[in-house]
This record gives sequence, structure tokens and C-alpha cells, in this order.
Amino acid sequence: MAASTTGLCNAVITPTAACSITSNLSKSSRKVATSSNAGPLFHSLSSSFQNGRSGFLLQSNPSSNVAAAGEAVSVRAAVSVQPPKAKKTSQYELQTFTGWLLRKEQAGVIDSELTIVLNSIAVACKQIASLVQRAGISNLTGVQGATNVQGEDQKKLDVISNEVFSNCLRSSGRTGIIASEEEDTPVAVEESYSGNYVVVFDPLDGSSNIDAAVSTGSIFGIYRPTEECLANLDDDTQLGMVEQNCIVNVCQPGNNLLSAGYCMYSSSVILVLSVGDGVYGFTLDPMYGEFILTHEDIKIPKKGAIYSFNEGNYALWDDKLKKYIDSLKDPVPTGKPYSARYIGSLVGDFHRTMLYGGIYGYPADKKSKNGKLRLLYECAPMSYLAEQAGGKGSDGHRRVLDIEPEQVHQRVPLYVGSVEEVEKLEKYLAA
Ligand code: AFP
Repeated sequence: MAASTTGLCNAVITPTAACSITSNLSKSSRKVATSSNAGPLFHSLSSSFQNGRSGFLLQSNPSSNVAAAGEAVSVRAAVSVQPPKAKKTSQYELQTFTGWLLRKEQAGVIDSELTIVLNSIAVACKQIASLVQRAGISNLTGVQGATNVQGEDQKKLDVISNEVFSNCLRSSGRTGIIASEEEDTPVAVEESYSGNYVVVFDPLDGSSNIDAAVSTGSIFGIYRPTEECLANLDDDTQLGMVEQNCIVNVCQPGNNLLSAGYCMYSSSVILVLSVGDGVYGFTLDPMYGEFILTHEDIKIPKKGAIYSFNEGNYALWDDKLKKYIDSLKDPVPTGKPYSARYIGSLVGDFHRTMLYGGIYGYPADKKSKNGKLRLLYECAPMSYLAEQAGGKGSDGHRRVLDIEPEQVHQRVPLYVGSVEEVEKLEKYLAA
């Protein structure tokens, strides 16, 4: 990529050649379907109906399993144009991610453009999940031989996942700017048809775990570009300005997020996201190749006796933080110590914290004055999800979502999880 700067938020980059990938997303169509044989076909037709894109569903008499050749199929449920029901009506009815998105669209929570972007992210996650699962077999473990702008060794899968994520976003035609952990500076997408969303992502977080087949994940955040950026996109004569404006657009506080989420590649592949009305989790069904709603309206417990810090850095920490950690091991008045759990993969550690409660922390220390995690594509999306689930995300003193980024790859300390646990830590740091 032709980049000439260090990722400062007022930086200018040279335009890059956009990749021409045809869209994976099939246009919705009105379907007329018959089924003489219940089972997977009928199930998939039902799902198609459920997703709100099928106008007509013709169903043969289910008591007759096979319609003989030439036999007129008796049509029972003729035509329905009813909107899809919000509640499950059958034990066989699965709510797919696509169906869920369409319901959110119908309810006016998101628009059709954002639906397309989120769908393209789900496709990227499925592809990355498959690459991660086959990494050992396909010789995809190990390093690529390069370092990213942050001086970290790029794993082979870091580079491939970045390409997969970027290509899926480009092919959606709705993304104007992408900023990734693996790119020096944000990239303007030239073939954007509409929407022009700004998408920030870490395509494979926790990749140092890959060679040991430990959990990893992808993290993303979606912002709307400012009016200024949209206006200039049509003006070829000001391309340099457009680039500059759009890069500035990447540096938005988490408060402006329209949506954020992650996909965890673990014993299950789980996509967790929010579009601003709670947090929802979808598990990839390997049989159907679809994300299925499995975690509805996730709420982080108000407190939880699990802490997740890299305690190997204890000697480098501030005394106030040391006191806080010590207090978890010998708490007054309960006397019952907290449990320590640390994978070293933010997505896995955060996912557990969200479901079981507790606190995840990556503090600043004597070596890393601002901690390790990146504000834009790690701390802000996770803090947004935490708040949407009733939890809290803090840098120890202030709300992470209020922090105005100054650089694309800016780092900040992160403490996220149960409200009471994060507030307890803040009190120790303020003492
Ligand atoms: P890698 O992508 O290099 O594995 O880093 C992962 C990460 O950014 C985040 O996912 C972890 O929570 C954190 O770093 C772990 O850092 P430590 O190894 O310093 O504990």
C-alpha cells in the first residue's frame, strides 16, 4: 500500500488501487417455492421466508412426502405477505444473522446500507474462521516475515485475514474508508456506491495464540463519515483533500459508533455485536454455514469475582494498581479471593468477562506508558459492547468512549467489564 505517513489523524495518504471483487451478497428476490419433501429444503425455504425477503411461500401437503411425477401438488398454504413474526413459532425455526439484521432494518434500528456492511463482515468472519481452523493443516502458522507499523511481527494469518476482511468490506460497496491494525494508515475505498461507512478493525486479534490453536478473534467498529467527507467524495479534483478528510473521519470517539462487535474463533465461532440496542450473539452452525442467534440481549453481571490481567507485568505497575490486585486476592470482608483467568486474546477474555462478569484490564506500565491495546479497533468497540450490555469501559479515570483519538493506532489503558468491578478499580486508582 502506498502510504507515506505514520497514521496521525491529520495525515495525508496517497490513494491506493482498490481491489475489484464482485459482491458475494446475493440480491434479495421474491421467491415462489414449492416443497413436496419436508426437510433441509423446506427448512431453508422457511428461513428464507423468515428473513423477510420472500414474498410468496407455497407449501405442498406435508403429510404426503413425495409427489409422483406429473401429479398435481396440492397447495395448502397459498400466499402470505404477512411481515415476519418476532417470536419463534416452531422448535425448528432458527433465527439466522441475516434474518435478524432484516428485522432490525424493518424496525428502523439500522438502514439497508448498514445491513449490507454487517453482512459482509459476517462473510469475512466465516472465511477467517475456516482459515484459522485449518491453519495447522494448510501451513498458515508462523510469521510472514514482516512487521506492522507498530513494530509487531505479522503472522501469516494476520496478513491473510486483513486481506479477507478488506476485500469483503470493499465488495459490499458501502464502505468508504477502512482502517486496520495491519495497515499503516487508513485506506480509502474507491468503489464505494453508497453508505461510505468508516470501518475500523483488527482482523485477527490475539494471533500470537494461533500456533498453539488457542482462541483468537476479529474486532470491528463502524462509523458514519461526516457530511464534509461525503460531500467531497464526488469531487475528483479534490482527491487529496478527500483522503485527508476521510482519514480524519477515522479518528472519531467511540461515542460516535453506529455498531461494533467481534467474532471469536474458539471451540465455537461466535459473532457478537451491537447496533445500539443491546448486545446479541450468533453461533456459526457448521451444518448450515449460518450464524444462528444463540445469545439474546446479553447483559454483563453487575459484579463478578474473576479478574483478567497479565500479572507477569506486576512489577512494572503503579503502586495503586498493585494494591487493587492485591485486594482481589485477599478481599475484605468476604475473604474469598477472586479467580484469575487470562488467555492473552482480548476477544476470548472479553467474551468470558461479558458472560460471567468480572474485569478485564490492560494497564499502562513503566515500559508502555499507554498500555498495549489500541483505542480505535480494540478499546472503543469493546467498551461500546460493554456499555450496551450494562457494563463499563474505562481507561482508569474516564470513559473510553469519550476519548478523542489523536492517532489511528493510538494506545490507551483499558479496564472493562462489570460496572461494580470497574468502579472499584477506578476508586483505587483515584486514591
Ligand atoms: P497479539 O495479536 O500480538 O497476540 O496481541 C493480542 C493483544 O493485542 C490482545 O488480544 C491481548 O489481550 C493482549 O494483546 C495480550 O498482550 P500480552 O501478551 O502482553 O498479555
